[in-house]
Amino acid sequence: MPFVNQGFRAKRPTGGPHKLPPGQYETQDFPVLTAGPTPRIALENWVFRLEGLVESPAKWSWNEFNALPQQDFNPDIHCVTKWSKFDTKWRGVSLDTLLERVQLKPEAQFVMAFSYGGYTTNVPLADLRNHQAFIGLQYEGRPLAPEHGGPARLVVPHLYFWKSAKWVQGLRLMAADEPGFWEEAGYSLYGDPWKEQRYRDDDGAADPSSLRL
Ligand SMILES: Nc1nc2c(c(=O)[nH]1)N[C@H]1C(S)=C(S)[C@@H](COP(=O)(O)O)O[C@H]1N2
Ligand SMILES: [Mo]
Repeated sequence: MPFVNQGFRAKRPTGGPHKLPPGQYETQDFPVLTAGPTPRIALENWVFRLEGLVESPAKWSWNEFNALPQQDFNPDIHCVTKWSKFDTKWRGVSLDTLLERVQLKPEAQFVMAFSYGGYTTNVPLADLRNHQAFIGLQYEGRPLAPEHGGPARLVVPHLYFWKSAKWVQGLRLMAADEPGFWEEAGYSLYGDPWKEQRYRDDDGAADPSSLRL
């Protein structure tokens, strides 16, 4: 049996090994990165909203949200501070499940995720569709810890992890792209780890997501 390293042991859904985006290193830890204090949200007060360019806004209480169909997700995640973590184990609600329960206005193209505590981050609507994103409720079989965004966080694993808003409160559908918290501070509008789009300067004129501002 030839030497098989960690990266080749677990097969990806595509059948290939785990891959590191450029400039990243693998960590086994789950570092906590938060700007500001960890908000504590009592479940009886928790609400998730879809608002903005929808025919009628939707909201779910904690119990209603947990009654939605849930799935397991095992993505690799990539933080802009250069750590990547392979094969993370989540359970949550697909964004497809949420988006199919509202009627979007045709001009809805972008999303601003907003969180309890005031954090925001922008994502193109197309990046939340087709099994690409979910609201994580459990991590490694347990309710998501507050420091990692519990009770519920957005997870968009194909973009740098700052797009995965912790303590998510809702999504606002928008016609044009707008910068969120870190994007306002100079981070990339889109944040593709495979193109190493860390800062706004990395977005490049060829990236359509940078042309709308
Ligand atoms: N609400 C909120 N969400 C957030 C952040 C934050 O400061 N506040 N930090 C982002 C950043 S920069 C990263 S790398 C990840 C970190 O998630 P973790 O602490 O669970 O590793 O959360 C993202 N989501
Ligand atoms: Mo980050």
